[in-house]
Amino acid sequence: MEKMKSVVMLVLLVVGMSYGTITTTAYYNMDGNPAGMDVYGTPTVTGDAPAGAGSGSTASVNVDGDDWYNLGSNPLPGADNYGIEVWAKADALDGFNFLVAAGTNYGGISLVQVGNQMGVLAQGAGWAVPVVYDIVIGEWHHYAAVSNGGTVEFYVDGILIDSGANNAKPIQDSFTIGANDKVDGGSAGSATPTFEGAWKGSIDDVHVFGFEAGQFDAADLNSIPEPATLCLLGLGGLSLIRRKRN
Ligand SMILES: [Ca+2]
Ligand SMILES: [Ca+2]
Repeated sequence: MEKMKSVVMLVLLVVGMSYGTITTTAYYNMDGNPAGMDVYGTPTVTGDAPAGAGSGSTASVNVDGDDWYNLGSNPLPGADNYGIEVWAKADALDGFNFLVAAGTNYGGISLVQVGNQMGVLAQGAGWAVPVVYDIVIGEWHHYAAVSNGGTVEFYVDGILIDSGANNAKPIQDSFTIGANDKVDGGSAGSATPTFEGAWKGSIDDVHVFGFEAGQFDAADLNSIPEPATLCLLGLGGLSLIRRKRN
């Protein structure tokens, strides 16, 4: 009987420790201008980086309202079961600004700051997760939008804040860091795209990934809570760190 109990405990332990496998489709450590992306304005590489970032890198890029990067394609693996995560530190709390936009104003998913709050916009269809999280100037935080089985989940520092249906129109062939690709001329794929909503602040570790349906786990996120958050989380936070993949 004791042996049986041990086996059961072991099985529970193994189940408890297992979590989803993610596949990286794009990663930019922001230690310089991201390779392969078009540069707009003059983003500044700084020696300021979030202490908790998984990459261990020591640099990030700062943009101040007229700088951004655009990839002429979209790294998302499909219409669902994907995630976009980024470390960011806001320098301003004004406007309607895009931290990371996968797609264009015609379709896709974006992490958006409105005033002092952050949320997830389903491009072309309204908010997937209305702006719910209060941003504080000068603090690094990890933000993630994860489309998980048709639901968009919004995480801050690895903690699920809110979620909503993924009603985004089909993802357009664009990916922008620090702004949104606003397709002009009334149709997607215009030869002369313009941009809107340039963000103000520092950006690090931009990561896009996919996963098998039902296999995502918050422990897959590249977020280690900052010390202040850790205190709030207590032992729960510590167990989160232990479970984090490397
Ligand atoms: Ca970096
Ligand atoms: Ca600038």
